[in-house]
Amino acid sequence: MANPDVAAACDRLSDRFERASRGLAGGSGRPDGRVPEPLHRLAAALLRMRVRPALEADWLVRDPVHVSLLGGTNTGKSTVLNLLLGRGAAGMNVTARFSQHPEGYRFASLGDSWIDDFPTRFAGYARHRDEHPPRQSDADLAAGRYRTAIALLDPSRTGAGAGAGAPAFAPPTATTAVLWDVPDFSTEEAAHWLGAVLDTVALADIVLFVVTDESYADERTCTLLGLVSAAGLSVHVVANKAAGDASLVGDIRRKVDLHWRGAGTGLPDACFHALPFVEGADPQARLRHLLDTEGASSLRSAIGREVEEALPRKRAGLAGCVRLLESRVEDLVRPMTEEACVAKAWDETVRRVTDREFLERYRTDYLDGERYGEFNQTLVRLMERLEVPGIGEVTKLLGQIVRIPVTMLTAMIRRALGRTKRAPAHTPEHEVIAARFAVWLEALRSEAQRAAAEDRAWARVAATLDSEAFVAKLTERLEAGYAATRPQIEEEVRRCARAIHEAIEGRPLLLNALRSANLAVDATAVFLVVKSGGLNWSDAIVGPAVAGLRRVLLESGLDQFLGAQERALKRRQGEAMDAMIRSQLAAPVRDLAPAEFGPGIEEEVRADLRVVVEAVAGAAPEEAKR
Ligand SMILES: Nc1nc2c(ncn2[C@@H]2O[C@H](COP(=O)(O)OP(=O)(O)O)[C@@H](O)[C@H]2O)c(=O)[nH]1
Ligand SMILES: [Mg+2]
Repeated sequence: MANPDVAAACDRLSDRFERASRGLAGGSGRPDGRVPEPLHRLAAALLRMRVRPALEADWLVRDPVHVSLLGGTNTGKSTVLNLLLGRGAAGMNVTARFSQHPEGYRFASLGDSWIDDFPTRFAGYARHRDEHPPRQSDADLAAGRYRTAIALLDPSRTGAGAGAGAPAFAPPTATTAVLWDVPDFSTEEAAHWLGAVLDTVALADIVLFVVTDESYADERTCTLLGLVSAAGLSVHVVANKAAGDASLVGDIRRKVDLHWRGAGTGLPDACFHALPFVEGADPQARLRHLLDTEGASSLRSAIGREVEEALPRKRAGLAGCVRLLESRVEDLVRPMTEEACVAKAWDETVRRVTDREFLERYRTDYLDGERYGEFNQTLVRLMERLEVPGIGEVTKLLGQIVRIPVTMLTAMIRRALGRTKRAPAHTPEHEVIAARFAVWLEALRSEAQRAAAEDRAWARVAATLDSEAFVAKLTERLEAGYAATRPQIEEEVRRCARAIHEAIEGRPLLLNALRSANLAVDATAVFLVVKSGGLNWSDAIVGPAVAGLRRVLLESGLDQFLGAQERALKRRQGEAMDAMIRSQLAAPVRDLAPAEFGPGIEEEVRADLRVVVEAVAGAAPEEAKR
């Protein structure tokens, strides 16, 4: 059993590297247009596929040697794998992207405990035994529905089924290794399965990097070769369809050395192989001819020897992979600290802009402005309780407030954003909210754009804020949030009317005064309310209807009490609006830069890495010290 603390540190690291690769600083390509180096994804894969299993005490005896074929499309990966198997078990096809999933060839006698017992290996992948995973359609891939899968196939199987029945042309190079046929990394579609490619590379003790004249100078090939050669695995480069062309072979060799980042000055001679271009009517015939060449037999014996040295090979691979993590720790941590900084700064910006441009201005422009309506509504409710003649018509309209179609707010926002000139029916509050929304959004956009101009980690935040879809989502959320607060405010209005009524009830003189005062609401007041669509309850509209009531109350010395009630109503309304705006608008905007990584992320990653390095050094003392 692995030490649980070390295992947890290892899992945390791989999870964080994986998330960093998708994060703000990692996911968006490089500003210079160059192919990004998949450092974080490979690091995460190495931790899952190699380091984590190696923390188990009997890893070395349980895990066979893994040989993975890596190369661009059509370079001859499957052909080279078949050379090692001595038979055409793996499908060889001129069709690009023939293979979409890693397929492991191993003799059944080897058993599968190396995958069954190490749950972090190919976790979440569908597993197929003795059959190929189903190919996925281009439409499926384009829709982002690549499903991870692997196959485990027995090259010696006869009869029906995948890989079965291929005639043996030569004995297998190694019966104690798993040979992995890996999909390409060079096509557009390969972006979907790059994670699977990296997982299979991370699992490998020996990587055969297959290149041809068409692929060896390709930027993706060079970038990946640089990274894989630095990962401490035993890398062999196979220049396929090239032997015989001395200048081509020489040029490939130079290119490889140029990008080689492993130990020493370049790729060791013993790890460079050139295979000739062979003739043959079909792939099986070409494979057979290729097997007869000198290049093939020297490649077969080189890999055979490597597999024989399984234990030192695996220890060296483990130590090398830990060295890669250590030596690149700054690059690994950088996007996380960048992201943590962006998240913190963005959180502050969203808070500040929301407070200043939305919440404070909602108070000054609506709650404390002349168009505030809810206190008049309260007085109308009070008049209703006092059974003031004529008030019935007005209170009927009050009911409409809660039934205002919420789309009216959206329509106002569209107008405030300049999408339409039409001013639909609306309340003064709608108008304020819509105007604040537009100003708030614009302020956030310019903050994000300014930051993005200096630091590309902000690019995604700025781009999302600009997108129509995101603004539509915000509008929808605002509308829903607003609709949900209306009954709440309505309830506050009723509560306030009740409180004032209770204060009056205890004073018979005041009640008499109210009854003898002619408070009857005349038709003009109702007309005004109706004319405003029943939506505008500001002083200008409802003021005359409640003026008499207000005067009597003030004259009876209730002005302070009334003022306190109004302030309390406004305070509660303001609080409800604050909570709604924060959760419906500020939160989704803040989450554009999610707080995935806290400010202490660098220390945490370094500490976890130290724990893992020490554990690995304990398991493989000689190699780790190198
Ligand atoms: N003529 C010729 N064809 C080859 C040679 N090596 C591979 N091929 C062909 O190239 C095609 C693609 O090979 P394959 O191994 O499937 O490439 P992969 O996509 O990298 O797995 C097949 O039709 C192979 O037979 C060679 O040396 N000579
Ligand atoms: Mg293939």
